[in-house]
Amino acid sequence: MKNSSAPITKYRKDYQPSNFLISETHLTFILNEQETLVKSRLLLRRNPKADLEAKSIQFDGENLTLQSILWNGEALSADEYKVTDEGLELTKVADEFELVTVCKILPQDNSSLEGLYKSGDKFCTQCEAEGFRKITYYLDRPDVLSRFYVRIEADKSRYPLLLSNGNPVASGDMDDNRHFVEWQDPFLKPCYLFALVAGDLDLLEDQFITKSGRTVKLQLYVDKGKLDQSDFAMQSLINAMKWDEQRFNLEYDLDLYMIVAVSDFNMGAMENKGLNIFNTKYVLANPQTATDQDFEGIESVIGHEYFHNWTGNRVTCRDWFQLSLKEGLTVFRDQVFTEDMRSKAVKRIDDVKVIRSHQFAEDAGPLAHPIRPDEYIEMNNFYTVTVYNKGAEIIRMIHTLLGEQAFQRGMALYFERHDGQAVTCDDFVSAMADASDIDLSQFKHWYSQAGTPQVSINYQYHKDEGRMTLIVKQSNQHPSSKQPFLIPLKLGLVGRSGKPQSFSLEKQDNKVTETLIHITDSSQVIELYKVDESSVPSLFRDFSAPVKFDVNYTHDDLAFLFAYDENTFTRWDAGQQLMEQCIVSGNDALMSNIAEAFKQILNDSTLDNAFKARALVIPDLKTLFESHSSKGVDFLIERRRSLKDFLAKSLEQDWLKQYQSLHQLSDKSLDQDSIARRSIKNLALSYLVCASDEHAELLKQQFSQAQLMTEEISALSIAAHEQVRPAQSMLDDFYKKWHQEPLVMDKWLSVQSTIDSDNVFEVIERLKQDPVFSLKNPNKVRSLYSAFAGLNFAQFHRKDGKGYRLIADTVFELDSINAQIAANLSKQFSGAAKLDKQRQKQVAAELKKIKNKPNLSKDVFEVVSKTLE
Ligand code: LYS
Repeated sequence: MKNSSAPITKYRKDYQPSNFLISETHLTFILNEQETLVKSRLLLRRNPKADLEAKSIQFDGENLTLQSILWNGEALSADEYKVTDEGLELTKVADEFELVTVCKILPQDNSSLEGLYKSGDKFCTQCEAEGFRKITYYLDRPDVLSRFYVRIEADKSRYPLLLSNGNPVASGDMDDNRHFVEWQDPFLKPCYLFALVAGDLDLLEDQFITKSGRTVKLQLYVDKGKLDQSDFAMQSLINAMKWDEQRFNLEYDLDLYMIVAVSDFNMGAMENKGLNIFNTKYVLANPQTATDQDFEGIESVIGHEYFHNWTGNRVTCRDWFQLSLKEGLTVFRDQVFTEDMRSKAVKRIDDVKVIRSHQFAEDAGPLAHPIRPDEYIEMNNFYTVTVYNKGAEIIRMIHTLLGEQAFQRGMALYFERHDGQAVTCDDFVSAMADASDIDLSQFKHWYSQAGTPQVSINYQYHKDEGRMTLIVKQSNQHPSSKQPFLIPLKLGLVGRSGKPQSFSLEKQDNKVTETLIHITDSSQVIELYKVDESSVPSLFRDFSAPVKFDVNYTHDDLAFLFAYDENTFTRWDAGQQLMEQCIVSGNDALMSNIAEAFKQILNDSTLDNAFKARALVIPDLKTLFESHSSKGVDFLIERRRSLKDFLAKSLEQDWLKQYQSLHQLSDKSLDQDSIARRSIKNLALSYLVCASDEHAELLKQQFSQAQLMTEEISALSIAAHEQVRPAQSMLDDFYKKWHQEPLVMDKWLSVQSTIDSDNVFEVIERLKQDPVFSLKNPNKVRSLYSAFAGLNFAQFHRKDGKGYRLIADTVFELDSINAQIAANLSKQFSGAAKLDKQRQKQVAAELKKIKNKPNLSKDVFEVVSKTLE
């Protein structure tokens, strides 16, 4: 980064359409080991909807060396263009003209993993959000849609495969053992969806016949030798294509769909038109190398990128402030895909956990932003859990308010109006409102206001009238949140017998067992009639809104809901609240009640094992700290530990019984039942080993006999985290067995960096030197450092500040290698304001050191300076 001037902030309110558009984009890539030449021929024209008098154009460009430039085939004089750090300014324009440039770039030195770079022996690209400008001079903004023609030339032996978007239209041999392939993409697209891959890869091929009978060729490219880890990803793609036709009536539009897996990748994956590029983590898997959770992750990310073809590619964003238009919507779609493929109830719990542990924290800290941000310095910093996951919750609320049918009508209207366009979040909401009779004007505050609404509910029963009153109040601490939100509140009642209790909303009405209330005011009263005594309200069923809620429940109410609520989410949540109260109140008597409830659930053979495996988990420290930071880090760690010990010891026999009855290493099936069985069984194992070292023998056995990664890594991580004697030799054995599988080594790294032990710092230092580790590889950084800061709560927040120093030093070192990953890691400090004074001071000192780094990237600058404010 050239840091001559302070980084510039961009504002949503400043949006202006581009004065020029690019009708055609012709690119020729001459790929070489030393340098790559990018020849670009752009056909430009004035935008009839913008300033028709514009006298210049600003093309974006970064780290490019301009070799030549021609305007309608002629040379330009020195005063007709200017090359700057940010791009190329052209002061000679016409209504229509052609611009040809040749730029030199150095992909082999590009460690930012943005633009064109090398991962292993192959060339690949990542352009979203603003990476295309590292390839050539361009109008690098999502509202400039162009037709792309691409020619790639490279050495034939090293790069037999030359891929880009759309369809291959020509190929042939050249001199010096070189060859070329030409590609054309029939769809207009913004440059962030451009992709190129060149390399020597293995191919898995299949096909999909669309509902209108077209055959689509499916190609999955992986590193040589990895075909035995590719089947699941292919099957997931086929399932996603089928599902999108069935549920959303959306069909694929090209004849070819390619996915390439690369090991150096900043995020999960990228939806480039017809040529997705994926992090290997979300492609490669077989039962020996990948866990049940990995498989689910792959299915969901493959789905996510595929679903982008409509929600993102066919209809894209007008500007990057609208990112949630495509990401929130597509996360919603991938969540629902997983719900339909697996268990709806359990998926919902897993998604809520992400919101509560990560998104609520982001919304409460210095990096809080609305799902449609108003400003940014570096767009890559806004690929956040707010834009993605809270964004998906906003779409889900629309779905809840409209119902499936009207929601699907809204989707159809959205495509009818906007196919082929770059649009805004408002356009989406309008389509939804117009396709239904729901007024969404107040609902739109969810797009412009940040912070988590706090909803407090007071319920009272009026015995003589059989009436229940709920007084609902909403508030929001964030300064941008001045207006009350429209909050859908899904509720039901659990009757005395534990069965659903019906009620009516007006005195005369028919009775219902569940209803959806629209909360619109800061204070609102809800009356329920014909209610039996001792019914307990079950509120925010399915987590019907991304809010924090507190209800005047007694401990008995919570225990009752935990035992009987028919809604899986609220049932699970009641257990979580009970444990939370036990931890923060310091009330030890509650521990026995929880143990009692655990015992019942554990031994209830009618209950789904997947639910059990979630219900019997104590809330994690991040989630606890998010809501109860005033209790202090040390108190929460201590209390959580004693609750775990108590539950482990007092139920030791039950855990053992559970473990023994479900432990079947011969079951290698990946179906839902088997996955669920493994998850509750391994949870039982972790409690068992926590109860007593005696059970370490079970661990060792499971570890050495395991044929599935889920079984192997569960045993290993329990051994490491409970710090039982055989842990070290198990870690060594695991390394010997798997050191040639990078994705498995990621697990090995994070198991060790998350051990709550004083010597974790020496361990991390040693792992950093291990040949399997590299600071240049984002997966490795995440496994070692993000896992430490994000999951090793006790050591990261050590009183002596060692944890903060480790992460700050790493951010410092990473900044010049990969600013995006460094910025991401620096977000681990964003909860600092909630810490005690001493810790706050330590964090501030570390952040200042980072801020003073010469040539600090704007990515890290933005995060660190906001955190220090
Ligand atoms: N659009 C990608 C996705 O599917 C992520 C791109 C991230 C760019 N910094 O989530």
